[in-house]
Amino acid sequence: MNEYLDISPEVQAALAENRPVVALESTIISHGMPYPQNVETALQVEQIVREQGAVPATIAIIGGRLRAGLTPEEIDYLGKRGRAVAKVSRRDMPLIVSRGQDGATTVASTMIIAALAGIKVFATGGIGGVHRGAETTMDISADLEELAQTPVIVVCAGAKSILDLGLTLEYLETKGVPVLGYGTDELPAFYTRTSGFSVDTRVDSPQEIASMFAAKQGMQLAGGMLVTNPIPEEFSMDKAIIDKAIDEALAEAAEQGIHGKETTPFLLARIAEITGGDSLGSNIQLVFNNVALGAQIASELCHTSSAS
Ligand code: PSU
Ligand code: MN
Repeated sequence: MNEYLDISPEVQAALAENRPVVALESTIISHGMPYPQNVETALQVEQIVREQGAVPATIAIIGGRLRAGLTPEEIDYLGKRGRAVAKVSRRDMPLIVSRGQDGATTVASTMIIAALAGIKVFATGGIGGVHRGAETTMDISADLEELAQTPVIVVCAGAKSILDLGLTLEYLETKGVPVLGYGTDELPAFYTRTSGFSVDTRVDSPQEIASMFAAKQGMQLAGGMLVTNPIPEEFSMDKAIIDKAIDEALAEAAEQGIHGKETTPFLLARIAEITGGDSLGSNIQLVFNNVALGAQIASELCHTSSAS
């Protein structure tokens, strides 16, 4: 095992016995939602993964150690400290680890740690992408490069329109990342089920996703796959309301000169405030929906995994 990594005994046993494991990220806990909903959600997410017959592995950096599988106390700690915990993407890992600090892992760094631990499926809410205006700011999330190089299936609810969805899809195409729509031909836009942009292909079962990933790995094609899972109809938001909140949040971010790694957490928090918490409720529900699918894909992969 990697000398910087600690895998919880429960996750270790599941991996050793070829039982399904689902990785979960911690930036969504510390930076993506307010306390206490963040902790409640993270604990419920673990419960849902278990109900689906898989083992949850929430990933973070604690005291400079890469961790796969946290205790409820550790999840509470990350949620309570919130934005005081460093948001750690690929480039931040060396300094946080060498200084023995704590870090909340993004999609990119969660993928890295999952891959080190031998976990192939990771479920979350939304990924980072190409930001609107990236043609001048060059603000492109490291999540996209990670999908290009690290072999983990990422289940999300598409991307928020704080991003430029068209450019995000172009980037993923250039980098050779398959973008699958679960039960849909259209890229879901996180709070809403449609975006007007097409995914590469529609898939209708966890089994199909598992066999595509096995084929990808069997051909030694580097990188992961993105599974986009639309928010359940009953929790989806009115497009006009969410678009207005996003535009307002983007304008405030520009006014206040928010940039770099602060951009995404700032926008998420403002959108939740502007919609009076409605967007937070939807956000929580789509995460639940994604982790259940993640557990089903992980289970399928346990039957398909002879190619690795
Ligand atoms: N999008 C969301 N919720 C989140 C994030 C993105 O809807 O919590 C977080 C994820 O951890 C993602 C990160 O990896 O923000 C992307 O940040 P950046 O754009 O700085 O790469
Ligand atoms: Mn960025």
